[in-house]
Amino acid sequence: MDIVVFGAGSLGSLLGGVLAREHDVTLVGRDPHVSAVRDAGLRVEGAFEATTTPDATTDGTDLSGDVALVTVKAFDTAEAASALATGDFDAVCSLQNGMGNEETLADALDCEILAGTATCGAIRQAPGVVECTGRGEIVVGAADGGDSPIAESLAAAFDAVGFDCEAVADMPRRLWAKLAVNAGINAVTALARVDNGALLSGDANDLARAAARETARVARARDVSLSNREAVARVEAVAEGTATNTSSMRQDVEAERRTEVDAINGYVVDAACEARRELDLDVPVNRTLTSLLRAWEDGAGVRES
Ligand code: NAD
Ligand code: KPL
Repeated sequence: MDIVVFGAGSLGSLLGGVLAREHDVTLVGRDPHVSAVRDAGLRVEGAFEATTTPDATTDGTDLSGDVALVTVKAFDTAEAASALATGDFDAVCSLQNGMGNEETLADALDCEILAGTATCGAIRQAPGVVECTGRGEIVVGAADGGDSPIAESLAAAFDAVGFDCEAVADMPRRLWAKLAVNAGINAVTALARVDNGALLSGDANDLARAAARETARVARARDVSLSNREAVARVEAVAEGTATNTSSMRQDVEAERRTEVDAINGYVVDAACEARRELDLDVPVNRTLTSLLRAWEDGAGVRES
């Protein structure tokens, strides 16, 4: 398969580096990482250990391929979509956390839009080097749900290089379930500066459960079948399975980088406001978490207006 990976950061470098074992891969990223990959290849450490030689470029325009994977942070999706719109792809697939990415891509692109969730752990350690901290699972499918032959081909392409990947027909529900996990875990661990496992007890557990329950209520208001019980169980299962991990939002806060709060807790707040016209839907925990993270971003000078 001919695959462009737009966003050669942690996740994109892991996926692109491993996919390059069997497929034609072009990474779109920034220097010094792109130059390092061109000079000496891309080294994957940890699980999937290998060095591969994907093409790498800092110019994401006028590219073509079977599929483009979007692995930029959610606040960079619009810029990625504009660049991808100058190219030619059968499908573009968001593998990002948070919601709204697929709509942003669909607004700019004419090809099929796929959505995906990835629970792999990836950290770019140095230019040209990415560490896989957890193999995880990848799920892909048509962003609006239903069967998609391109999603099936993409899942087979991931499987061929050793990822555990499934093509599914219920992607909208999967995205809301993942949103509940991220709404429950990311902001609380970032603000409290604790590992994911700290959410299994005490005040942090109450907050994470409440944020996940609120997310499930908003999902149901959008006719997505996600029970409070399932949302809470997913948060607790992920917190347990990744107990010693530093969540991506905590990593962002500790590195003084902008977070994805707008696409996670902020999305829950906005969706609740829309639904509220008909239903009595308030999401005070997500609202408070969003406000605190935005206040931190303002104070750190990393938030764009
Ligand atoms: P990251 O910041 O490490 O990577 C994003 C990369 O995209 C950066 O290197 C940035 O320079 C590059 N980029 C952005 N706009 C660009 C442009 N216009 N041209 C070229 N390069 C551009 O972030 P990440 O941790 O890899 O996360 C990416 C997405 O995947 C997020 O939504 C995250 O929540 C999700 N995710 C990450 C992991 C993980 O383990 N890292 C796991 C699951 C999901
Ligand atoms: O997706 C994650 C993240 O950190 O963004 C979880 C699943 C919470 C793992 O840390």
